Amino acid sequence: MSIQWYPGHMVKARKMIAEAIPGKDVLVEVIDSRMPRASRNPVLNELGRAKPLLVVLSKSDLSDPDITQAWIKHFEHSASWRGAPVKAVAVSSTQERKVARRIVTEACRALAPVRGPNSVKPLRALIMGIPNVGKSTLTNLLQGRHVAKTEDRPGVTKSEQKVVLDDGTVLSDVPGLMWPLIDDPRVGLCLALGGAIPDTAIDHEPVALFGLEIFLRRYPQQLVDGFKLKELPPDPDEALDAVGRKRGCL
Ligand SMILES: Nc1nc2c(ncn2[C@@H]2O[C@H](COP(=O)(O)OP(=O)(O)OP(=O)(O)O)[C@@H](O)[C@H]2O)c(=O)[nH]1
Ligand SMILES: [Mg+2]
Repeated sequence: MSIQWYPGHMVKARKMIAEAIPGKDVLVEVIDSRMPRASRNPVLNELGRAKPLLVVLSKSDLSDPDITQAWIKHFEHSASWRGAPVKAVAVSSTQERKVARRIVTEACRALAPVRGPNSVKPLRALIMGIPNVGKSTLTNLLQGRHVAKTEDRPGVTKSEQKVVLDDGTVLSDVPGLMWPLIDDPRVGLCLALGGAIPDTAIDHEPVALFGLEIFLRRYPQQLVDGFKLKELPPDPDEALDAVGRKRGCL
């Protein structure tokens, strides 16, 4: 399933992000820890390749902790082939605010040591990523107040929003950016399943079957518990029927 979802506001968002990058000390790319490969935008990688990068694996309360740790190692090793330094951390909105903030600010300071509290110049960070990965939620978590609008659908943030933390750090939350054509079918299915593409732009049945196949293979108990099924269905089609019946759709 290839997906073409590149509405007009994406063109604007790309321009906004390209203009914002030069004035920043650290780029914070938020990716969804349930789909780290699929949720990395190659366009952002290209636009930001000269800047120090902090990869934040968001929604870590929903992902497999061992796999998240393996991805953190993977990103930190990528520092050797990227021109600028890279760090990676996992964050969740269920974490205590001060813990999340310490994890993110320590990583930012290590990436831009000449900026921040020990300098007259504050650290400036751009929080970027594909839609609906949790950029505004991270902004709110770091600020400790609900300053940026969040919702469980892609395309909520429409313009750059600057937030100044009490240590002087300036965060910019920007709209989510997708790339023009998602031609890898598996990436498209992951993005649709993870909520980065709006429901109106996807064919629901293949996305549901793709998700059920993953859960049956890797997390069968979560599938049974999550949908309160009586038993484990033998294959994705049966599972879709069982879930549909359970939810009163069949
Ligand atoms: N469980 C869980 N949900 C999260 C987490 N972070 C964000 N969310 C949810 O994910 C949804 C999207 O969050 P946003 O912060 O609006 O995402 P965004 O990246 O700013 O989205 P756009 O502005 O549309 O690009 C919301 O329903 C959040 O509550 C997290 O760590 N754990
Ligand atoms: Mg947002």
